[in-house]
Amino acid sequence: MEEEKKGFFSRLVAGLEKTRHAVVSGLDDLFNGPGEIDDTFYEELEEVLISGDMGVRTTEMILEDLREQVKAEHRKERASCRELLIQNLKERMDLGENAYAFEQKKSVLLLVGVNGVGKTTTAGKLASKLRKEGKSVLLAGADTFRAAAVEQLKEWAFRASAELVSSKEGGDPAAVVFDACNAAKARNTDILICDTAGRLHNKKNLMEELKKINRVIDRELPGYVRETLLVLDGTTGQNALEQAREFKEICELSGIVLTKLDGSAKGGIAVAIQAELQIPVKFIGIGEGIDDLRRFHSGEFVDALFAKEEA
Ligand SMILES: Nc1nc2c(ncn2[C@@H]2O[C@H](COP(=O)(O)OP(=O)(O)OP(=O)(O)O)[C@@H](O)[C@H]2O)c(=O)[nH]1
Ligand SMILES: [Mg+2]
Repeated sequence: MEEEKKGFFSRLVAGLEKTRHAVVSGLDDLFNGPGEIDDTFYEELEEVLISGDMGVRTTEMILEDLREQVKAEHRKERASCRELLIQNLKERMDLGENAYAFEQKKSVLLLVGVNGVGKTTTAGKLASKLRKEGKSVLLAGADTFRAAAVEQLKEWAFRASAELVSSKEGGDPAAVVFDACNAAKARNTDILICDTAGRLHNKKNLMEELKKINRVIDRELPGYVRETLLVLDGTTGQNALEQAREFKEICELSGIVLTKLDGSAKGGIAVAIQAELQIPVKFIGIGEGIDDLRRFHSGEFVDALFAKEEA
């Protein structure tokens, strides 16, 4: 277990290497640099944070807090700001108590996001995780747009030992969800996970389809806890923030899954999403394997972001 934890942490450290180079080495130069904590210091800090994809508004919020703390505690040393910043980021990204309450209840998870971000993979990983915890899991293949989509989900259902409800390519996604909801009711399923399409004929279609799916779930499974997770590719930077804004308009997003953090991820985006849109990052993907999904821990994430190179 310890071994596994260590392996995971070093992968996260490796995945965040790009951000660390862009942001943290810049920050360390700044914190170790000569001079007082003055306006130039804050301006440079702002630049480094924005360049690390933290977003303009998040950066402003972080700086405001920092200025206040520095003033209140009469800090003079630049170096002492490093700890303050780390603490600030951890608090800003902390999830609150009930982030994973849905796992212990009868719940419906809807995975949404643009194409290729990792929705189907995440559906499979989540199904496997919950199955291992003894839950009964039903996967719904509501991506009927792509020919290979059902096959892909079928394979994941098999690997995760979860059940599957799907239809042929070209079928009605909301009808698949309808069938899945009724199967879940009939079988007393603990958790229903719906995989959706990332692309339809156009964006408007996609959004309308999601609305329809939402209505079906509300109507068919009113007693289940609703969890809508937006899947975002951790390597896309500011564009992910834009995607989150768009999906937030039509779905009640309860969390984010940030995938591909094992690649050359832009870690700052996790901070920006949480701080600007108030949507917590709940899970992170750190590989293509079935066990490569973890709950998000702000402390661990920020530590990985700020890890020294020898870590
Ligand atoms: N390295 C890495 N690859 C991932 C991760 N999550 C998903 N992938 C890969 O990303 C690619 C796309 O994943 P899918 O799960 O098919 O993405 P999707 O959102 O379902 O895509 P569409 O169905 O086309 O909308 C696949 O090659 C996955 O193996 C991750 O955390 N790390
Ligand atoms: Mg898919």
